[in-house]
Amino acid sequence: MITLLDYGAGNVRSVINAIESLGETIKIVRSAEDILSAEKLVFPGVGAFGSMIHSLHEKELVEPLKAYLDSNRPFLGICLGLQALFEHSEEAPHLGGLGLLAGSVKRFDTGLSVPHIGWNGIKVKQPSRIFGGLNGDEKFYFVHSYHVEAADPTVVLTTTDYGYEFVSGIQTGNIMATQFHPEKSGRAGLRILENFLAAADEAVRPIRLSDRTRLAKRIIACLDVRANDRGDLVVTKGDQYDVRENGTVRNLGLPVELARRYYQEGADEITFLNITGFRDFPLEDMPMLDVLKQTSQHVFVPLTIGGGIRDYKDKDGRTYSALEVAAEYFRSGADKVSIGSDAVLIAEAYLADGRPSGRSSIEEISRVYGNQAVVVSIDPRRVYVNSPQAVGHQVIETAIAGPAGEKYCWYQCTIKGGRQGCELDAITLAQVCEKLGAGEILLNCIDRDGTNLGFDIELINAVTAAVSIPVIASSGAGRVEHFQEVFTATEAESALAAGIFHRREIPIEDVKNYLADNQVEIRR
Ligand code: 1PR
Repeated sequence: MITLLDYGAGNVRSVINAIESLGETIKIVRSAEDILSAEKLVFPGVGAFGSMIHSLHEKELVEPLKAYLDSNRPFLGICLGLQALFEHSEEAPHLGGLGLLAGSVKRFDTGLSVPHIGWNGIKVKQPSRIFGGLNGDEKFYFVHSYHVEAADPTVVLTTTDYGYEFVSGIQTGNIMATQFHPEKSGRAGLRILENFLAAADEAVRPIRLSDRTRLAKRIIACLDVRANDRGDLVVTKGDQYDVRENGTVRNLGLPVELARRYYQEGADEITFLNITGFRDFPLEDMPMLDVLKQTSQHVFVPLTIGGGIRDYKDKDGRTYSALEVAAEYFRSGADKVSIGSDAVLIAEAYLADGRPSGRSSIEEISRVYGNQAVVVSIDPRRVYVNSPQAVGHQVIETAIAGPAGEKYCWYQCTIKGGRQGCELDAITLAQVCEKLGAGEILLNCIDRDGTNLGFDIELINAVTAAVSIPVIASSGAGRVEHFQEVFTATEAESALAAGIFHRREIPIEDVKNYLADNQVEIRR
């Protein structure tokens, strides 16, 4: 029996699913006594350090946790569960950590995108029983803006390079913790969990020891989901956002089945976009929650869900905040939520008022779940102009001239799945959303969607240059060379595709092989 500490934020569902898939049973901590009587304790933390410590105090779990750690019984901390072991964190300087280990938690200070999101390697510093069966060159899924600085080097289990070398795992006696998420790290991550859960014993060093680790470029499979005309939830795919063919919604498969297939075929991440979410009330949209629940039982890579993340009023006049909607998705197995239409409205309000409201979905969700949990999905389309001064938007010079030979364009944001254009450009939207707390940008492009013509490199360069958070390049992938192009001609951290995978035109493995042959770092 594994005892799991759920302090009320973040996605414990995926940790539960991963542990259960290994045949273990789980008891969730409901009281201090549950911690004190635990035989093996797993503490998965996602989100913000401040809310986590605050919540542990509120639930009176700090002292029992300290007592458990002092007893040196098996403990596995994940992400914030690692950071919590230290004395304090820059993220919430007024709140102390558990103080088991001397040192503190610092924000990444590198020229690279922060959060550090994606699959990176580990450099093993001491043998451990959690390394059984690993080669040493596996990659694990990280998602964090802060990392620990341990005062005592003997507790360091692994380090990882991201701009500089940081501590990505610790071990002292039976207490282990990883900055990365084993429950989201495919087979290698499951192996770490299995080793922790096993009664065994022997501390080993993997055969291959890396002296440098590199963040992989991620390949994301995207499933646009909506009810078809019969009311069944299906994966569909549009051409420039038009998902109907001869009047009916294209049906490319069942969401749970396709997600499983992409996991097995090596997708680094899976994104579900509920494309009619803008007009539905997602808490009544149980099929979507079910899709997530079922998918997360078998798919151990990060899951993002988008569509309809905003404040609602139901038919009885009761209001639900975007935070409540997101919380339901996180509880059902999502690791990140993606905000589309609402982000545009939030940015427009921010620009009109000249200051943040403090109450927007982006701010509220990132405050509780951390910036890394908030993706902003942008649905722009090109608007051609004759000169940069023609409009009050951020305009780029383009090599792809407009219909009347225009040499400039701006990228107009749209809402409601491209149905409504707004007086806001994609570059400004990305900048505002980063300021408000978004951790990643999903950069679609209506002009390229479903065309197989390749990504809009100019758009991606304009947005990556304007923000310091990771950008997911999306729309237009048609050949393996397009992935190579997007990773060499832009700073995008990941590339998302839909149609070519759904139609089995190009397997994910072919994309990865091509990238690896062309010296682009990928996860195997
Ligand atoms: O506005 O917060 O409710 O979110 C709605 C979400 O649904 C947004 O993220 C929006 O991008 C998405 N969406 C809305 N309508 C459509 C549509 O297609 N009619 N899909 C839609 C967007 C775009 C991509 C697609 C890539 C790759 N899908 O994510 O998967 O373009 O496609 P390709 O590789 O086949 O070219 P809200």
